[in-house]
Amino acid sequence: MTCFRAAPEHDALTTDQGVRVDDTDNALRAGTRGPTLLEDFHNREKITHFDHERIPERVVHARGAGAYGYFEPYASLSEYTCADFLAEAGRRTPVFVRFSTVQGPRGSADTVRDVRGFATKFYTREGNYDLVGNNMPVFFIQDAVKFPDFVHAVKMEPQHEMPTGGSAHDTFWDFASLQPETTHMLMWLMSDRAIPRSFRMMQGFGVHTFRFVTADGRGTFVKFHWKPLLGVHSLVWDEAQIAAGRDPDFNRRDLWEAIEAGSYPEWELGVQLVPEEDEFSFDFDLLDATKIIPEEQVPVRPVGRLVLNRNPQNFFAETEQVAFHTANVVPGIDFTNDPLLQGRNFSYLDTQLIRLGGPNFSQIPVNRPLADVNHNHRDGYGQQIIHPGTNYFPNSLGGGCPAHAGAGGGPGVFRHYAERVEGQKIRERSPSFQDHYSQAALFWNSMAEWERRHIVEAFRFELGKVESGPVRERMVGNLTHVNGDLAAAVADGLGLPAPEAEAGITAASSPALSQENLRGENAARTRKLAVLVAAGTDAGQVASVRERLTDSGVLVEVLAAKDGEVPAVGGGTVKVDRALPTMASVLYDAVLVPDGAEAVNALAAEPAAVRFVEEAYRHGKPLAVLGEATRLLTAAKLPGDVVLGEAAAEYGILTANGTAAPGELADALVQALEQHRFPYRPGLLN
Ligand code: HDD
Repeated sequence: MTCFRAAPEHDALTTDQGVRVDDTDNALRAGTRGPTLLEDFHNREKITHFDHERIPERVVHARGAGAYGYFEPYASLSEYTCADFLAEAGRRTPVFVRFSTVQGPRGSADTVRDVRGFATKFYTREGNYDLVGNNMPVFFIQDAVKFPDFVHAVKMEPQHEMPTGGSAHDTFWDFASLQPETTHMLMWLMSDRAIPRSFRMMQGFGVHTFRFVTADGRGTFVKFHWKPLLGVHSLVWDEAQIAAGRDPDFNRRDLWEAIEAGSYPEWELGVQLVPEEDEFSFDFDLLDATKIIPEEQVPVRPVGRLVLNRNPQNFFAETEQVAFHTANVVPGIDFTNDPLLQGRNFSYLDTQLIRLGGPNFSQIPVNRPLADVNHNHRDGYGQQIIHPGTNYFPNSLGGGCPAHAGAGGGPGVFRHYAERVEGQKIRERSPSFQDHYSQAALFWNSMAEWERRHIVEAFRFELGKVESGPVRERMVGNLTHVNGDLAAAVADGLGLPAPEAEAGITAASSPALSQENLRGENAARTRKLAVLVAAGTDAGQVASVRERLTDSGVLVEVLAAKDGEVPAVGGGTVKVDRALPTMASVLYDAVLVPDGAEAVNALAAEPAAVRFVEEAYRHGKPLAVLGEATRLLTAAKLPGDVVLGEAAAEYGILTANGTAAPGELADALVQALEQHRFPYRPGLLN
């Protein structure tokens, strides 16, 4: 993709007008100790520009990170859609993807409990197509007219602007408890999906039912899914809270570093296709964005892959100025009457006008289509294009250009799907939108035991932050319609009496919803291992484990009390990658402590090292301790019967005495990393 980039032919400083400037450190003044002169145009221009550097942040999804890449289909989908970018196996379409949190402002922490945005701009040959989705397949509300209410409720409270990033406060739960259609989404929000380990390890969903349209005008309902190759993995809540302080840029940094390292994140695009004649064959409404189509009911058909392989060069110019819009569709993709989608189709264009300062934002490089643009839109703030000739239609003086596309038929022209509509004007929702609990229950039923535990803890945490007793009670009351055990466990945590539960909403479950079944392939790739060392460490072990793990794509970093090198037992040194005080166990996926009596003694006497090991244990991460290093587990006061017992390996504690081959241990560690966490380990912090 070509776009304008600042690349001057000389390195001299200039003004906006290109005049070379001799000094930008001293303003022009009357005498060295005198007043600054107004005539200093460089000083005035520099400060004025600085004063205007900020633009309004996005009203939601303000904090984000983006990257470029490409999408390529596995096979032609022309049986269902005439979309050019889906027409041919292997045809690469450039993309820009922006991931985001929803609630917090631009400077908020990455690892808060929140929905994550997953917005993709496809620069197709037939114009830009934006798939503006989230990492959860449903939404809080059914009708866009409720969006301002929902956002006002979840955002920081107006009197004091708290909390920053997150939903654990009164106004959100007041709204949610009064609006039962939020219930299904609340289950997702309280689940581990709301604290992803990495943007690279989360699913994406188009959420709405869209429509594929063929060249001859035939429609098929479609739901879009992004599936990460690395699997779907999350942090645990305690870890997420610590990470928010240790590295507020946790997810952003992870994406950036993976791409810089050439470990390009990859997702598979999948579609659920529903023939038009099956529109009413579900026990929910396809137009209701608070519902999924369970994958067991309509399988997800893989159609192509997305690879992100290039970081932006300038965050503001690209990631901040990128403007997505649900109504940016291309021939072959159309809308349905989902009332949430219909409202979004108004909101996104409107918001860019204020955010990007006028109607010409599609001329900003990151938003510019690769397809030719040819119309009679003129003027406006920030116009970048010098349009010659006529500016109206029809015209004869301009040769009739631009002319209606495809007047005589032909491909590549957007034609709205000829859906038949009739109805009375009415402010009412269809009765088919009224069941708010069955799919919330389906989600709960589909969770593994540890996932349910996390959901209960999350409800307890969030509602525990709510001051209003009636709001807490009302919310627990709503949960009785989902599951009695859930409602009782949450009530118990809040010190409320066990509520009376509604019997058997549904016993249905969907295994595809549990992260237990979404581990990915070779999921140890790009995971981070911390190797804790001190003087007297076993350098041979460090080297062989590093080699073996690096071969499996694991990123190995050696940590010691200070930067530099540590002397190894029997001579030589081990190079230190990071000083312990600058890092924390929450920034790694697993910990390894090599053998060496002297080193282990030093680490056991180092509070940061002991805490490192303890925290990794409490967050369920794989721990590998070689030989004498088991003493560090004792120093960290970890339960001896678990960490040193016969079943230790089942809990992800890998021990080996000095003679065991480090290679075997490395292999076991890779397998443990592929499991991600050991959620049944005793003594975990959730
Ligand atoms: Fe939205 C941004 C996703 C409902 C109005 N939304 C925004 C972004 C994502 C989503 C990923 C960030 C795009 C970026 O990175 O720039 N929004 C969703 C999903 C929804 C949804 C998946 C439901 C299925 N949104 C929704 C509704 C409305 C909006 C119902 C309004 C009626 N959304 C906006 C917005 C934003 C936005 C105000 C803020 C900044 C922007 O658009 O560019 O227009």
